[in-house]
Amino acid sequence: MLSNEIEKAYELAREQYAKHGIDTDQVLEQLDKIKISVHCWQGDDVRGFLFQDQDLSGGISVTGSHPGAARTAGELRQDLEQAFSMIPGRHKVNLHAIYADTDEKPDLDEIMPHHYEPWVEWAKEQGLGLDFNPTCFSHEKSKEGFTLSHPDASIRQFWIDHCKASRRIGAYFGEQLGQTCVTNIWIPDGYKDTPVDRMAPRKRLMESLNEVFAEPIDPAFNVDAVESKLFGLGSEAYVVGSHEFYMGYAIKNQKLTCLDSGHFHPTETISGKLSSLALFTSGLLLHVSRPMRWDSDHVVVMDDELLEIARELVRHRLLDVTHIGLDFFDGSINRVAAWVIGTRSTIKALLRAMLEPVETLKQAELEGDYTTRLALTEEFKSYPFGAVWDYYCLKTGVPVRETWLEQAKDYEQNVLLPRWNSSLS
Ligand code: RNT
Ligand code: ZN
Repeated sequence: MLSNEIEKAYELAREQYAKHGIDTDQVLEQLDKIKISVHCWQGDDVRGFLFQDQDLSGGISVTGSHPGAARTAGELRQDLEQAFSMIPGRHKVNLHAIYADTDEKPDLDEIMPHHYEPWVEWAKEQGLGLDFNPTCFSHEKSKEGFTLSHPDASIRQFWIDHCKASRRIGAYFGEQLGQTCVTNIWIPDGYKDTPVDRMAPRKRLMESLNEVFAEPIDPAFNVDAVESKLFGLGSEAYVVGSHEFYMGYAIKNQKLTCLDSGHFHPTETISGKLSSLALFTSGLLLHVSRPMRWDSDHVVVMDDELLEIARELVRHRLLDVTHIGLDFFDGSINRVAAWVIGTRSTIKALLRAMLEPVETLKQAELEGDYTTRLALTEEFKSYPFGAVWDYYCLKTGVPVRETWLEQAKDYEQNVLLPRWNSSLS
């Protein structure tokens, strides 16, 4: 599409939205401020660089063998740069502890900020923020399926020390980059079969977390989040860190609750939870994912639930208190494209939500005019948000519509496939 065609289409769209009191220029300004935390682990199927001989564990799994997964931190950064060149806006990168970039071989309880220095330098250069996660899986000491709630005090201590070290790294990121880092704790702990004692592991987890968070850290640099889950592979019957557990913990201790879209019953949505949690917590972290029949971590697309999450954030003005992170991993397609598709879809969904006549709809609802509510909601589905999106991509200098795919395929030919071939020889 030619740029003057995109501009013409935008002008027409702008007029149509203006009739409903929606200022598209202002919407684009607001959209441009939103930072998505792009998860590094889509780039290498959650392998990381610290323990490459360890298989992925913790009840999560990646399928697919598309060639070209990053094998080093340098390759991963190169792939992320490529993805960001096709995504409008300035964002953050979400690192897991196992993505340390160092020649030293620290164990997880020994990690220190300098092990991540190349990431910090790169983030500065690229104008990116960083988020962080302790990696409580794919490790010798997590193979029994328990970490912070392990019955053995010495194993528990190892994971407590790992989480403490992680928070300090988060604080270092925040201080160095001048933007708050979110350090999110997710642990796989749980039982495959029905337990007798559901309470003792939860009590141990609570006590471990209290130790982890004992050290005060300036919230300007690092804030902590805790992520719940309903079940995992091998923890079908019982997960220690359930939703109720972490919701209670986070509210009591002023932590962020992390809601992952794949971590609930199949018909239960996180969009439905935001308005309640927002009333009682200081902030939220989202792991936007796409569960298909189970917590399958498919690449995020603009489906009904993504739109509904976006609407909740926009309608209740929750964007300022919500950290939006992505969490999916698909090894069956081009991994750079996976980032681009998931991130563009998330931004696009937020844009669509901003282009709805929220005040009119709220008023209709308040007056009991449910006919107007339904009719307008439905008609707005075919309003020309695509023209506004194209214009946003044009103005921010990223590929418009599917033209990015050509760029992604070129990158695959020139970088990813040669990389794969060389790794085989
Ligand atoms: C697992 C959780 C967790 C992980 C990442 C890799 O079910 O969703 O967030 O996906 O930490
Ligand atoms: Zn998650």
